[in-house]
Amino acid sequence: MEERLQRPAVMGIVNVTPDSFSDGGAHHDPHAAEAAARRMVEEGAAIVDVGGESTRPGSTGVTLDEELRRIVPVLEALDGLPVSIDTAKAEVARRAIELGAELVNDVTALRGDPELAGVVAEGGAYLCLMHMQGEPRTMQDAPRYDDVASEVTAFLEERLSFAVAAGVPEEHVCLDPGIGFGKTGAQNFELIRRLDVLLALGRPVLVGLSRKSSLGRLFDPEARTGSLAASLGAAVAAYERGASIFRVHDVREHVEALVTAEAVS
Ligand code: HH2
Repeated sequence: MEERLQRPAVMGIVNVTPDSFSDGGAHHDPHAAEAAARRMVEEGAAIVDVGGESTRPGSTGVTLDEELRRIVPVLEALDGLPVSIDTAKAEVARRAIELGAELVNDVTALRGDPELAGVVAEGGAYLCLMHMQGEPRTMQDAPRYDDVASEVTAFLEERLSFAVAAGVPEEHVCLDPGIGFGKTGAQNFELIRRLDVLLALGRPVLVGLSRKSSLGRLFDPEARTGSLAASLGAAVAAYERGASIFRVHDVREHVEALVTAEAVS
């Protein structure tokens, strides 16, 4: 797993949700999700991130049963492929690990479900801890920081200690500044510009910039998503500042852009 996630590594997004802001529920049907995930791995994704709950601004979450109903058939179909599970629920993570998921991607950084840290530790899984200010329902209502890079880093440092104290090996953890999760456009860009502050914690950094609205809003103040070209520009900038793992919708294009950035740097 460590080798597969060497920088730059691409994580392909498979949202098994009817309401994702960025891909409009394109993979809601399990067969469509399976086909998309297989194509992403062929295109060079190091891992595919399967999620059954949207975290877009304003979303309110789904029940455990509904989340399991969405992701279990997809994980069964992807048996043998490198899979990550995007969930904050311990029971979803437990089922996913049983079905072969190797990484748990928790946008609440182990604050959402008190059982989740133990499930990750026991299952020997890798873990992504992401920063979020507030919760998806309200997070974009006037986010505020005195110093966004230091505050996000201090939060993730504390969450990393929490995970390690719960038995997750530090070498299994990657950190994510949470682009778009309770941040203005300017705060998102500052986090990328000052990625060195977060990198000083010594863990690989994962970034989710793909199609995020801050990118679209550079060109149109009403934009709800960013374009592919803007996503690639942001990914390359983040790569040059030290990011390792890139959570993206368009795998082939990001692999080409990042392999090129690596070759010329
Ligand atoms: N962004 C989204 C969801 N999960 N996980 C991590 N670690 N980092 C992110 O930046 C991140 C994430 C939101 O994007 P998307 O999956 O495209 O949409 P939705 O949450 O609506 O399914």
